[in-house]
Amino acid sequence: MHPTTIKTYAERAKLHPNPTARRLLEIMERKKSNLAVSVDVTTVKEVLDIVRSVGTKVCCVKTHCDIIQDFTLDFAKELVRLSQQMDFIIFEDRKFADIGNTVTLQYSAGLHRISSWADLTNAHPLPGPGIISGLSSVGQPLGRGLLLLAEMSSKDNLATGQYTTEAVQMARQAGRGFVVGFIAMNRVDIPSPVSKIQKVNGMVNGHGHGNASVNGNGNGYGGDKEMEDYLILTPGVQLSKGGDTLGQQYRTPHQVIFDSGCDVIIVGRGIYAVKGKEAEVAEEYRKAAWEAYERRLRC
Ligand code: 5FU
Repeated sequence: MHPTTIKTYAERAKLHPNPTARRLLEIMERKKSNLAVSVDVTTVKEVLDIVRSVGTKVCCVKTHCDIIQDFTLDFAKELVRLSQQMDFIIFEDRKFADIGNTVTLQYSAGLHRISSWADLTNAHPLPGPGIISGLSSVGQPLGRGLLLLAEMSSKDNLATGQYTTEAVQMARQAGRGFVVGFIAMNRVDIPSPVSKIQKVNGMVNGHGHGNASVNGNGNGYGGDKEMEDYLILTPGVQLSKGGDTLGQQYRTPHQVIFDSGCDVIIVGRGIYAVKGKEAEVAEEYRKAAWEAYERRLRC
C-alpha cells in the first residue's frame, strides 16, 4: 500500500504546503468528489453550460483553452467566478513542452494568459527541469500548482519506464512548492528504496547520497510533516472499459481509484457527450469514484 493512499483527503489537505493542492484536497473532502470533468467543447457557451450543470458534482474543471473559438478573458473571469460559487478548481490542460523562457511567456502572456485564471496546469518533463523553473517563476508567487505528465492514457505512448521514473525524480528535485503531482495512470510516486532505508536508519533530510527524494527539499519520508504528497490525476476514464478510434484507452473509476491508487478521475466525453443528462451522469461517476476511494481507505 502506498503511504499516501491510506490517508484521507482531509488529512492530506492539512499537511500540504501548496495552496492549490490544499484547496483541491479540501474541496474533494467537502463535496465528496474525486471527479474532474474535462470540458472539451469549442464555444464559450457550451463550456459554461456544461460547467453550470455539473459544477456542483466535481472538484475540478479541466479546460483546453486553445480549442475555444471565442475565448476571451471575460470568459475566463466568469469561469473563475463559477469556480468560487460552485467550489471547484480550474485545471488548464496546456501540456507545456518547451524551454523555460518560452513556457514562461506561454503561461503568462498571449491571448490566454493562463496563469491569471487557471489554478493548476501541466507540463511534459521532456525538455528538462528548466520547464519547471520557468513555469514556477510565474505560477508559484500566485499560489498555482503544476502537474508533470509522467504517463499518458493513449495507446503506445512513449511516457513509460525510465521516462516515468525520471519525471518523478524531476518533481522531487524541484521541491514541494509548485509541482503538486502527476498526470499518470498509476501511483508512480512509490517511495524509492534508498529513502526507505534512510527512514529506517533515521537518515533523512540532507544526509543521503545521490537520491533526489531526500536531498534536503523536505521531500524525504522523514516523518509525517515532511512526507511528500503528490496528487495523481488520471484521464482515460469511462464507466466501462474500452477506447476510441484514435488511441484513447478507458478504464473504470474503480480500476483507477481502487486498483491503481490514483486520486482524481478525469472524465470528458463520458460526461459532456451525454447530451441533456450531463448532471445525472456526472453524479454516477462521482459516486463510483468516491465509493472506490472509501473502499480503498478501508483496506
Ligand atoms: F495527459 C492526458 C492523457 O494522457 N490522456 C488524456 O485523455 C490528457 N488527456 C486529456 O483528458 C485529453 O486531452 C482530454 O481532454 C481528456 C480525456 O477526454 P475523454 O473524452 O474522457 O477521452
